[in-house]
Amino acid sequence: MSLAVCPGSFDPITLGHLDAVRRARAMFDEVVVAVAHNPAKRYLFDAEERLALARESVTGLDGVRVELVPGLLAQYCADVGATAIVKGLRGAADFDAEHAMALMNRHLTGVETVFVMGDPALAHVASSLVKDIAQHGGDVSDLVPSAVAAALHRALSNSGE
Ligand code: COD
Repeated sequence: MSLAVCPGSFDPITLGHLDAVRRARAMFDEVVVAVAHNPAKRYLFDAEERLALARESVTGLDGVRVELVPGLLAQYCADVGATAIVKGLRGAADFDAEHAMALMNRHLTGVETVFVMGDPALAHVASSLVKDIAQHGGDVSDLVPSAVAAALHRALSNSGE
């Protein structure tokens, strides 16, 4: 059985992330959507909320499950016996950010990273932009799963935004 790990912050998960997950599933027997911590980011949703929203969003995707990464991503991949990390690329900026991480993850535990080109129709979709749009009262219903749109609405009304 081949196993791909699709890691991300998923703050929150978007249709762009799900496109990469589907592409990974087309190549691997199983996919773990791995909710991780990026210390460079300040999150709107805590880890449990990001996990719950990602789980709801992959409902019905056969062979796909969602887990929390407890520590180092490369170690997690070794622990679960991952064949590869799969990451989606929207363009050159994503590649620049991912290149060093892929080399470092291979250096740490030998895990390879496979890149998939995301759907160009979703290349503008980023969690940060989705939050910005929602914060300003814009419609995000064609950018994220419906459960995520509802959660954004709740989170931003609760924070008084
Ligand atoms: N189309 C295609 N791909 C997309 C799209 C889209 N519209 N939107 C996002 N993606 C891709 C991104 O390019 C990225 O590859 C992936 O989806 C996840 O994106 P984010 O923004 O949710 O997650 P990040 O970038 O904050 O990643 C967090 C990680 C922790 C996964 C990352 O920093 C990493 O791999 N770190 C390795 C170091 C480590 O081990 N840290 C500790 C982990 S617990």
